[in-house]
Amino acid sequence: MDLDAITKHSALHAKPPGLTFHYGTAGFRMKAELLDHIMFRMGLLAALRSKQTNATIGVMVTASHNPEEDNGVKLVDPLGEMLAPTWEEHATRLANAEDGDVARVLVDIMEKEAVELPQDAFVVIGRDTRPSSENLGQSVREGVAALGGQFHDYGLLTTPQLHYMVCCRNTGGRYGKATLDGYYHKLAAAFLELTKQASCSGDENVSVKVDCANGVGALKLKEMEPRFSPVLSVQLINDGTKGKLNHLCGADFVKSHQKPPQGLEMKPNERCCSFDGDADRIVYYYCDVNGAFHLIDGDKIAVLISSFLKELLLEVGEIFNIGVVQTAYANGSSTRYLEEVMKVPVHCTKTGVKHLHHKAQEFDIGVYFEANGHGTALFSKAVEVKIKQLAKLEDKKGKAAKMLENVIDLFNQTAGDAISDMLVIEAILALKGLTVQQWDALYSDLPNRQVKVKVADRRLISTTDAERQAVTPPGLQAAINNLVRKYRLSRAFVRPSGTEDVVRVYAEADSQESADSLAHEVSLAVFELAGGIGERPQLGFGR
Ligand code: 16G
Ligand code: MG
Repeated sequence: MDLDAITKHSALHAKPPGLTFHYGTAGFRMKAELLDHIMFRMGLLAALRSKQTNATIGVMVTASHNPEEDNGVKLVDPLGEMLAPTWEEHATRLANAEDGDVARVLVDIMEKEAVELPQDAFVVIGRDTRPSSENLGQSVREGVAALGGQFHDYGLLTTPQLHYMVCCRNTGGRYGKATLDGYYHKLAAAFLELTKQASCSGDENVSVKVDCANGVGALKLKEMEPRFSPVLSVQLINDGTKGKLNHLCGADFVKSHQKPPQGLEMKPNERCCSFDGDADRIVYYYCDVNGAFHLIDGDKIAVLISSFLKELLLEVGEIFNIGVVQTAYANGSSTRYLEEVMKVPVHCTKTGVKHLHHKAQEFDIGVYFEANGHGTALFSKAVEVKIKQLAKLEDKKGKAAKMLENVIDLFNQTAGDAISDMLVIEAILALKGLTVQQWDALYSDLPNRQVKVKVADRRLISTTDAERQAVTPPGLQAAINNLVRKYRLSRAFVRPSGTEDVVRVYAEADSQESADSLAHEVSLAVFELAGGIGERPQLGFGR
């Protein structure tokens, strides 16, 4: 490696002084103008990872649901999965190296990871619609090329589409064709095949309004629409032609404000959904005849999907172990419904898709969803093979297996995918003849509240038991326990955010008033015991 050349090239992508960067829950994320050096260096790192694994690596330029002025980057591992944890550490080290030290840090990573420099490297790149994404993508390309790597830049893609491309390229086309046409074709074919089985009862005109957060999801859904429009019509709202990305719209806005996005007119009982800025999250909702807003979040999506899969499996007559993976944010009612009514085992992991994904891989069929709408279902190789065999039968069993085969194809198993999840949900609703209200009525969410608390150093808070218990600072968990005891059907936990400099507090209880009051009391305990800064938390603030 020409260390001098790397050093010279790094100087053209200088690190802004006095800042530290961290490869967080979903990569680096911050104001776009601070990211150029990170992009170049992630290009370098992706090339190294590709040389090491002898596989295609992905680089996605996006800051998801964050404001338009922000941007971010994450690397995608060979099977379309999130970057391995040891490489996250390398990413953090490389991002923080002084310009003159970049080459040295690269050499060190290569030694630690036994990377052979002469090995080929291939990196695929995707970006969202942020104005800053194009130039930042260029810096990634320069980074890859600086280590002699080859790349293919797909330009605008949703995050899950990039994961899909990486997986296709590394599995010899078995997962699908590594093109947008391949992606649309795979999903649309499975969707059309699956919905053929729906008994054409009444609801001829299946339609859904989709708030695309003014993001890349709008462009891709529009491109794909003609392929499924004979069965499903989508009306795109916040499609990026006017509004600002993620501003007063998108899945994150709808979930956290529990209200419809700007620009969406909802008729009573009309089915609507929202994507986030890079289309890897989805939530559904509707307004009832009294004008009350009903949110159907990731938990209820997981319930719909897992109950459908359980029914299909029963018809197929195969015993596969199926599990649902949630986080501490899952509404208590959803967990109880899954365990007690559906008799499905539920597991809780730390927040962040990679943790849920990892856990879900332990099952024959693992359904994972965060309450905020990130999620998908994973099927083991053994399940896929068995189902393919059974699908050849001409009887009832074979028919159910054929449907399951389509469901397996319809899920983007590389990552949660708003487009894929939407098609799965629409297919299930059509097949079961369910309205959005009937789906919503499966169980009632416990009232809940989330607030943020500012502290001097959020790392003072450490947690265990999938973030449900605080280990430090001393006394905090005991204080939470005492507060929780004051309310009915209550639960609360605190955790340092992985994406923002705040501590997050979650509380649920039998009424909204109780949930609000518990969240407030817990935030006071955090403020006092974990070094709160600024004004003391007040009831109704910090949401
Ligand atoms: C990131 C994660 C998301 C998680 C959120 C939590 C991915 C792709 N995204 O957006 O899963 O829910 O962070 O944010 O993993 P927080 O740590 O600030 O609460
Ligand atoms: Mg996202």
